[in-house]
Amino acid sequence: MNINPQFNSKQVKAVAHANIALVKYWGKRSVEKNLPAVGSVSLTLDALKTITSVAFDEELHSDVFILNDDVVTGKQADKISAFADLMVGTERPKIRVESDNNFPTGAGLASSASAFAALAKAMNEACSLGLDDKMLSIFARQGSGSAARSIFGGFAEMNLGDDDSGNGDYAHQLHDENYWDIRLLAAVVSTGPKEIGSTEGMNRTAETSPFYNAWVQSSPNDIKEMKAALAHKDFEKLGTLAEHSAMKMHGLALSANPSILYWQAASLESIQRVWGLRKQGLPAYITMDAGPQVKVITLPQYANEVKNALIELPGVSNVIEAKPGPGAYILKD
Ligand code: 2P0
Repeated sequence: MNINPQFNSKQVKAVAHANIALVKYWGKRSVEKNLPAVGSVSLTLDALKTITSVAFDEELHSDVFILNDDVVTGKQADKISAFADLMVGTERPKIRVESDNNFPTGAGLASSASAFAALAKAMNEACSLGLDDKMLSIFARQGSGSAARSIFGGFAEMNLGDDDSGNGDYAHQLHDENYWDIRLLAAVVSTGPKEIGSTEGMNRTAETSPFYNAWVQSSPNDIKEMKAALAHKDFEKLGTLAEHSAMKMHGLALSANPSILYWQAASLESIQRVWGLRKQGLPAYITMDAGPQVKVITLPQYANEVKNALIELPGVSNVIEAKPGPGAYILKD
């Protein structure tokens, strides 16, 4: 690829939204290149967003990373610098990156997805790289697998490449954010950072779970079925598949050695509450990521009822409601 970056000292701001996987990614076929072992299908969420500004500064002696008004150093900051190197090379002025999440960081609300999608988008603009969404998705994936999907609004699918170059591992949009108004309610049961990060959790699972191959083999059919559910706007099918994919992923994580359990008592209470509602005929299905939050997929007319049922639970501190959201974009002054 012929990239000729221009280093703009003017601050550039980008916005990206988190996404929830309806068919989950868990496991890598290359840890080094961050290539997923399975594809995935996601919904970008309007209510959970990251705003990231970047500016190159010849006067700086090292890169600066500020997250939610705090200066970040160590591994997290190194990852941002490495990502900037990846996009524009090491022969660059130092960069100042300021990022704000409107939701808790590192607690299973997909902060790395919106973070790297926003950073890729902002870098593209700040350096006049002229990359299209496919290339932005390829770069975002190298920051965080799920970030590849947050480049796109609405419903997106992550493709698997047929070699290990990484050139085939990117997301694309299936349907935009106006296609189908479904709702996601995230019951926040804990806002602390998780004990086992996704990358470590995935790698341990791939190395130790006796069920890992079955997980990888069953994924293409889940994706095919989910795409059919979306194409037909079949909500029951979408919910059933999404819940199954999440449960399968968490069952797989439990089968790692040592076991990975992201749930807390309030997670289980929330799941049982949602299953109770469903027994009464309400279309609501759960999904969970690498954290204790329970996310409920439902239709707009049932969102309040689900929200009220969850917020009543003693272990649930907040319920965030999200609709399909837009892809990453540049924020103009
Ligand atoms: C997903 N998750 O499909 C799955 C389901 C969490 C559970 O992608 O190692 O931060 O940086 O590629 O993207 C979260 O993992 O992992 C994730 P890396 P990432 O959304």
